[in-house]
Amino acid sequence: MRQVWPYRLAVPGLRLLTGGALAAEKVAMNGPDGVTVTLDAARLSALPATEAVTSYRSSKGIETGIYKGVLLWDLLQAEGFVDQDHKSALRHTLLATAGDGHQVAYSIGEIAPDFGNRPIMLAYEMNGEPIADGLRMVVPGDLRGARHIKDIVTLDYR
Ligand SMILES: Nc1nc2c(c(=O)[nH]1)N[C@H]1C(S)=C(S)[C@@H](COP(=O)(O)O)O[C@H]1N2
Ligand SMILES: [Mo]
Repeated sequence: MRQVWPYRLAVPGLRLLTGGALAAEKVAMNGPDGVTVTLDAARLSALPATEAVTSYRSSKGIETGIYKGVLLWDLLQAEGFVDQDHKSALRHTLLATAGDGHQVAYSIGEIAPDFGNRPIMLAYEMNGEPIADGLRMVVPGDLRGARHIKDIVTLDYR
């Protein structure tokens, strides 16, 4: 499923500032061997879109959202970051860092289809609207919200 128009509205990192100006903001994904990939519209639109509904507990109560984005697994595969040998692949993690310093590590073992198979996704749209404060991780099945890290600035594959 590919919906071009909502995706284009949700160009990652385009943030609506007060006053209506658009500021370009992108996520830097640092891979093995010093490779850095800038996640922009062109890169994410080349990947299949996926949707998920999540409900998690936060200090404000239960938060439910319908998200659209790309599976972390698909993204890492597309960039060629994940080792083909599963035993060496399983050593790795992806560390997400947000603008406010919140950090969360996800492991290759939890997202790999042959292992944990968790459909963790990098989302650019929530409830049919572009996410105003940048890209966010969505972790279907988590009971609490902390791993739904918002306003991601960097992703470090380690
Ligand atoms: N960047 C960033 N993302 C974050 C947090 C944070 O402090 N900074 N808190 C997390 C926690 S603990 C929760 S419960 C949810 C709350 O998000 P919401 O109330 O907007 O649904 O955001 C998560 N994502
Ligand atoms: Mo939380």
